[in-house]
Amino acid sequence: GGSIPHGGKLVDLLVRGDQQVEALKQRAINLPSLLLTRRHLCDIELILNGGFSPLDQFMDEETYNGVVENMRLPSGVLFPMPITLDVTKEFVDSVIATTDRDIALRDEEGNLIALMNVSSIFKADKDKEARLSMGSIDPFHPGVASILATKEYYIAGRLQGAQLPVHYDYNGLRRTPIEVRNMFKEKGWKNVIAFQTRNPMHRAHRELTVRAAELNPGCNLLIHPVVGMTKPGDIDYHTRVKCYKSIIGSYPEGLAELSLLPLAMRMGGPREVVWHAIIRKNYGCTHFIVGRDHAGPGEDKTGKPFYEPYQAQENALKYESELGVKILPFQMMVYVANHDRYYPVDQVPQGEETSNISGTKLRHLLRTGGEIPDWFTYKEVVGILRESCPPRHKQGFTIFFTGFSGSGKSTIANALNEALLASGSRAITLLDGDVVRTFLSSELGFSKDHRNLNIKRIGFVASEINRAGGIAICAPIAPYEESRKFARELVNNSQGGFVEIHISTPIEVCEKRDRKGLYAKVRAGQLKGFTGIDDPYEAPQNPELRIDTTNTSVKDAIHQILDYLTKEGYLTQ
Ligand code: PPS
Repeated sequence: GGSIPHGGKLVDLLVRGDQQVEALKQRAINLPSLLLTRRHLCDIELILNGGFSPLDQFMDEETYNGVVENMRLPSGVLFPMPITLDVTKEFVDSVIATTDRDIALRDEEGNLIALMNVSSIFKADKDKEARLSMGSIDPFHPGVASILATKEYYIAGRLQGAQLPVHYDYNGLRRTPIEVRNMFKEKGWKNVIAFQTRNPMHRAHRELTVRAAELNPGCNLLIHPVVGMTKPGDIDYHTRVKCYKSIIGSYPEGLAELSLLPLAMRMGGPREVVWHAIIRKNYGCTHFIVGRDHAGPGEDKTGKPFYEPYQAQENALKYESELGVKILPFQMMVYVANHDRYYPVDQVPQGEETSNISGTKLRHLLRTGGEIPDWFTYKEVVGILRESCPPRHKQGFTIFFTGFSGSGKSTIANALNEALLASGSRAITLLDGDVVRTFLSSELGFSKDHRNLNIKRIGFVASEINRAGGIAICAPIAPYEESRKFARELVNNSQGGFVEIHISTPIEVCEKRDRKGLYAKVRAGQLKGFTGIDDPYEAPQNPELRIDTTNTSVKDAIHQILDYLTKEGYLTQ
């Protein structure tokens, strides 16, 4: 069933039969191994299973140049996106040293994915590749950034597939092109409209896809979201797949199916849309929906979009007849409250007011726990999104104290711990300097490297606590900006808020207090390299709070901190 594959024949590079696969693995044992990156794994999955047909290997030099310059394979067939395998000079040398130039392509677990007979080795022309395929050399463009980050050399050659990259999630929904085609055949689907997405789906998407089917009688729908790599900052695919599974039930019986695509997107707009259509054609689809800003990379540093909003759509239409896939151009869908329904923005009845919620607005509503209206999405979808992106008062966060020995960090940290335990129910871990140095960093001393490493470890533990929804209170000296910044980034990457509090009590006051008698030891020459005396302390430039305990009581300090946390939404009143 379905359309003719691009270039005429569906590629299938997997070796069949247990013995044959075993023989391949045996041969691979003594070959140079190349560890495939995440992007390589996405690309090779679609080369091996035919998703990129008629491409049947990573691009050799001639193919690469033709695709970059003219969007064509040497055979003349349209193909817009360079698909390359980048390696280091050292790896090239190790390939040249072999007699027959066979190498083993493996995933990070060591699983053999394919054997490759290297027949083309060439230097990447990254500038030209970015300029022509992405229309930009600005590293702010995620596709350009990823080209610039590739290694110096590209290699290519015949592939023998041992297995597709291994996945442990949603295997029932990760259908290959042949499996999708078989599914269409079983269902008796002749004409299928594909819908590409890298975002959660809401009512507008459901309306748009149903409308596409209504306007093209006899067509069914394949909801075909990307679960490989999408734009950095996108909602993770686990959350999205939960949304898709939920929304697929809202379609009229028998109209739509969901299948997942392990594609590594490049965010290349006009070229990428043509590539997406080719891929869907290989999966047996006959029609392809292209909306506003398809595969758009967003804006550059100055806030200017890399592409015009309908540039991708126009390019898809330009190649429509050659592609042999019917392009269904759509304007953005907006909600008209007076009619309680969605319209394409260019077909809104005159004088009617429209509403819409952007992705940015939605994220804001989720973060602040704001209300998300029923006209916008489905209750179940809201529930799934809220769970993966809880409001701040349900999220983990890190309180990171920094300051001299004896500045009052530990005292305030302990008091804050008690105050939070008394008023809330979130789990709290207190990572005081002494505790950390006993259980986490007992082998470390007080050199710059060791102090930095100590803080990085604290940041890592705090980030894991935050990931699980808990509060981490840390109270090391943390004299260096470098490792404080590192800790902040780790925490932010695990969905935690990072609240840096500089306990800025001057060194003279700390020394006068000298609770542990350490300053006396320093003055007596028994302790060297002591922070603030004969070792550096880089005061934080922009801490969330700064508290000097010279004339501030512990009670007042706690008050200030709780006020800040409440104001920022980490605590409820
Ligand atoms: S760091 O720099 O953040 O890794 O330090 P930290 O883990 O907080 O450890 C500081 C505690 O170790 C004791 N101590 C020293 N501090 C500073 N400099 C030197 N040379 C030193 N040697 C031992 C000191 O008791 C610190 O504890 P606090 O609680 O800050 O007084």
